[in-house]
Amino acid sequence: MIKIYGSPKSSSGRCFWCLEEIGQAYEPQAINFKEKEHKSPAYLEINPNGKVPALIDGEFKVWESMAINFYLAEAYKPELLGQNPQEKGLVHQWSIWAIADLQPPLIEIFIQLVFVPEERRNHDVIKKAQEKLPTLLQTLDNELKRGPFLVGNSFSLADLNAASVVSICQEIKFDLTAFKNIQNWLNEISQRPAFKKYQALN
Ligand SMILES: N[C@@H](CCC(=O)N[C@@H](CS)C(=O)NCC(=O)O)C(=O)O
Repeated sequence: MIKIYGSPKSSSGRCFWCLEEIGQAYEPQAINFKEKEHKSPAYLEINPNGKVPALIDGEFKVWESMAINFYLAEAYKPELLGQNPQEKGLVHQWSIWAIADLQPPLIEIFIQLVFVPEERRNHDVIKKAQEKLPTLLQTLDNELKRGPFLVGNSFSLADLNAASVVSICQEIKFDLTAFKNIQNWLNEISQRPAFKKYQALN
């Protein structure tokens, strides 16, 4: 059976959601960060970066949350990857944009607010990261004027991967009111049975 390492509340979350979308049975494998289990020799055999998520499917091991999701879609639900080469290109485009451009400022703020004690918080880091967000989110919002999904006419891995990154806005209490298309898109996606199952894991 497929094994997924890490908690649904971590970067593994988007893989739990993808596992629910593909409808395959899986076994969550908790990793105890306090005990440094993610740096243990046994775990480093699975992910040499010492991070979650990682996934094992039979003899096959893969790490990096979005790479895991591309593997799961390819192996079990290829329609999530788009209907033709152009759609597939756009599914990659939005996934890579989300992790490479949108996620870094969100994570900088998240780390400051969640992990750094208030007296040591770097407000300059928070401010600079916050300043990057409106332009990035406007790019996404503009695209979503076209329709309810990022690519083509149906839900794809682009929606799952990008929404999993945008959802960090809620955790850092970044106000999305100005981005109506993003809000409508998130509302639509949150009605998906697989998303509800994933949310129930948290
Ligand atoms: N780019 C990686 C990021 C993974 C990541 O940073 N995971 C965090 C938890 S959310 C982690 O394992 N941190 C432990 C560490 O860096 O030592 C992915 O998306 O899979």
